[in-house]
Amino acid sequence: MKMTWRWYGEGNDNITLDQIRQIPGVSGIVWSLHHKTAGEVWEENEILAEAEQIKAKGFSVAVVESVNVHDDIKIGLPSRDHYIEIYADTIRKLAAVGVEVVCYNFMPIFDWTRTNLYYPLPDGSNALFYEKASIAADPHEMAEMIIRGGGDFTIPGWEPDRLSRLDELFAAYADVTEEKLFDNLVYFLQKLMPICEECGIKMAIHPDDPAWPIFGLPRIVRSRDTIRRLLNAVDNPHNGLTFCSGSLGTNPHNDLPAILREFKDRIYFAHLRNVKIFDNGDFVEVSHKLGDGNVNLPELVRVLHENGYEGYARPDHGRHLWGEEARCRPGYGLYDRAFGVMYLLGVWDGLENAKRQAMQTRGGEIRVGAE
Ligand SMILES: [Mn+2]
Repeated sequence: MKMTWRWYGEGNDNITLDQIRQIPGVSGIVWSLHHKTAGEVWEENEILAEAEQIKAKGFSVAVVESVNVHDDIKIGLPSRDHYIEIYADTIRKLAAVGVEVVCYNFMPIFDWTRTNLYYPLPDGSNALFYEKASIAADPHEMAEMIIRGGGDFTIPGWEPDRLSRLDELFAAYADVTEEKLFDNLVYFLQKLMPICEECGIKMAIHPDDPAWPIFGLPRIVRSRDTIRRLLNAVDNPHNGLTFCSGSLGTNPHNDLPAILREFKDRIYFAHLRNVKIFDNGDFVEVSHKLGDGNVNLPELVRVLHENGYEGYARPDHGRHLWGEEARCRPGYGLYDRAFGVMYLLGVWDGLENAKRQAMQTRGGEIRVGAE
């Protein structure tokens, strides 16, 4: 398991690469050209500059999150082929600087959705919260709240320019059923697979967050069955999954260890975080520690270890601690994610030690037996 950290780039993140270097065990930066809107060309020199800056601090650049998918591809408009070509072009350019995995999502209009970005937790910290009852019938309110909550930062998937056309977007998606959206995703992936094969890039779709439809928009990557269907429909090792325990974990019916086991050969990236689900289905993001939420992270790390997981992982979101919400991106503070890294690596290292000891013991027995 290779530990990574999502960084939004110089001037677009209050955290610096020098700070990240001091978190033990982080070997890679999960990056993107965050100023690019979906469907825009990524220039070679911009990619190179960003990758060089990250590599100069000793980090790998193997994971990009995200290259956003243009709505025309999701809706299935005739213009989609043009945008798929641009996407393929970006993938080729990314491979050239050492990218191996592209994390993306296929959620219509919105990215991850919460109703409160600063929900107070009993310990005085605060975190991202989702309240079912306050998902208003009016998505404009939601968009305004999230854009406002981002402060000086633009939150991926909640770009003010794009969301200013919200009514237009909803109208464009009016006929896009779950089936159509699925077909459009398959079409997109089938077109990309030859390029991915040629340049060695693995596409790793991020599950929908939360793991159910909102505002009447379909969501198609939310459970073991929907993931199986997608991986089977485009049965190519370059069509893979980002396992996100916090997204899939919003639905208590999702058996997370079973999902890890079933798709172990197609998981290239893991987002490992905890959520606490309330009786009414609302949920809040909590610390990584066992017992603080409904996700059993030590068990998930154990299954990854048992699977011999060699892919990438990151602590995903964290709570905002010690007042850092005044300056950090919602969900992307420094402290709780650093705790998360240490917690996850602590479990992993313990398992590695136990494995080594077991091998030594077995080796000793064999030697004794041979004498
Ligand atoms: Mn995630």
